[in-house]
Amino acid sequence: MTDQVGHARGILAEASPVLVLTGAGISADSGVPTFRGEGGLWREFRAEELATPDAFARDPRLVWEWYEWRRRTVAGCEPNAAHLALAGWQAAGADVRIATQNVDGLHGMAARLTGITDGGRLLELHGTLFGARCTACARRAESPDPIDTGNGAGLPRCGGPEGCGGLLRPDVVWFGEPLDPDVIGTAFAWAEAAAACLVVGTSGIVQPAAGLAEVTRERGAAVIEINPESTPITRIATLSIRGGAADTVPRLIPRAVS
Ligand code: BJW
Ligand code: ZN
Repeated sequence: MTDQVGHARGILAEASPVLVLTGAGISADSGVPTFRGEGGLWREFRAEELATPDAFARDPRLVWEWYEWRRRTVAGCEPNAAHLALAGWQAAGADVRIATQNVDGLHGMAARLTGITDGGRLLELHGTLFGARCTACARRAESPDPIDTGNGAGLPRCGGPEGCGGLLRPDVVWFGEPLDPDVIGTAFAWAEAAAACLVVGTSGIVQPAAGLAEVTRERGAAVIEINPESTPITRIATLSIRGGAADTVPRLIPRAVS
């Protein structure tokens, strides 16, 4: 593995720009549960069954309770060595662009901790846990106050002087919903331009995000995967390193950045 790490670091040292595609596994070392596998269970539900428009239509309170639980869980978590190493690499001047599937805000927090003020090199493909939007008028809202699940209090509504009173929903992208065209368009432009793609902690099964690595690979650029398990991305990867994100990513970052 040490040889593989050295090889990957060599590739990344020569590559510019670099696209980094991340998934739930990068935040696992911060204590954020992943989507699939053991950590993906909440009460008796699988995460994939709750992150859908149908689940929200059927039982918005249940889905809001789950998001509330996740928001509280993430609020107690901090970026780990992998988030910080990537932000530090950007802060050192490297042309590194991060497209994350995560809604936990930890890449943004790492950037702020590292002194990066330019948010333009981070795309949150699937939205954010910390926002809401109206199901009726689509207006975006701050994340609602904690949902009172105990006493039958109402669900969050589109409020304020311009609010329409419609039901708010989490500002995330569920299965069957299109990603924001500007966001996914920029991500594919980054994949087209990338001299290498570093893929960290994703099961690589959710499209269109997983397709970003494929686009980079099809152009002949290197794809380096960091994951304790093999995934569909392993098949196309130039190099696949079996390891955890917090342990491995910091060792991949080239020391000197011009
Ligand atoms: C570690 C680690 C450690 C553990 N270190 N690693 C073909 C083309 C296009 C679309 C489709 C297609 N086929 C099917 C579709 C539809 C669908 C899809 O992809 N389905 C697949 C499951 C088959 N895609 C969609 O529906 C998307 N929309 C769309 O395509 O719209 C088209 C459209 C156009 C026009 C009109 C209408 C529609 C939307 C996808 C949205 C995904 N949303 C979610 C929820 C977000 C909100 C929330 O978080 O609540 O996104 S689902 C969930 O999966 C979440 C994640 O971001 C995403 C990916 O999961 P991720 O990050 O890979 O996590 P895990 O848990 O799966 O994996 C963790 C990995 O970490 C594992 O590999 C571990 O081994 C590893 N790991 N510890 C490093 N320490
Ligand atoms: Zn509204």
